[in-house]
Amino acid sequence: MAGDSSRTLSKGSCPPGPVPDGVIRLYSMRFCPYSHRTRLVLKAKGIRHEIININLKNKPEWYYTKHPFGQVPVLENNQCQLIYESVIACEYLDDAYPGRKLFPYDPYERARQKMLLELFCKVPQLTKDCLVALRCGRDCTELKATLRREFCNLEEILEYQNTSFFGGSRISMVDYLFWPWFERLDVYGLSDCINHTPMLQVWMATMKQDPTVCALLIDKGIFLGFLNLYFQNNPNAFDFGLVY
Ligand SMILES: N[C@@H](CCC(=O)N[C@@H](CS)C(=O)NCC(=O)O)C(=O)O
Repeated sequence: MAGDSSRTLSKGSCPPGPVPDGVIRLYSMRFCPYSHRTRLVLKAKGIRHEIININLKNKPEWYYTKHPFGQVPVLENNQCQLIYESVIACEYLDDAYPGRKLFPYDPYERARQKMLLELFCKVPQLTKDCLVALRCGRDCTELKATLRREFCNLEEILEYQNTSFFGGSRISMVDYLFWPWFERLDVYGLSDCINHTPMLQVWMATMKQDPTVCALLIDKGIFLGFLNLYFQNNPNAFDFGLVY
């Protein structure tokens, strides 16, 4: 099974050949939280895959044939089918591959997980806005207060359910779909946004014990190195920390 240590492909690169038999291909970027979702699902289900990392500041021309706006993640199977949008890609993997089911079979429980995803939907953009404001030296008091309110809503869910995970007593799809933004709070400088949400803190500590989450944890120093280059607009940011 391929790791996630390949250098990015940039403008001028040749398009990759057909997807080999028996594997699914993921177009990704090592620091992208949406791609992280897909990698968590690939790992949790033990799906054989290969990863092609894309330089998002200098995208290969051919990449627009894989995604109309050139975003990651995208899955490609050996029937040349392309699946994008991280939640859709994760659900596709869960449905198309055998093994541990991450979304519940029960229609109500599955609907409930999707409702939770709707409740979560402001978090990705808010964390990004906070990160940009902090990195650009702008005041982000208001943004952080808004993010804290979103976290309070999630805290209330955990309190009401009184379960270890958002989907119940076991880790499931919704936890993996939320996780990438929580893993990034520390490197983004936003850890204080969960100071008043103790159940979320416990959930995070429990998530860090999951073998799938553990296997994909990103080294903090490497992540910070990436962010430094990214905010200098350096196109080498996406390959930061790779050993050549
Ligand atoms: N809604 C999409 C968002 C994906 C997304 O924004 N990916 C970012 C990287 S983290 C990207 O591809 N950015 C490059 C661009 O938008 O040009 C999903 O859930 O997959």
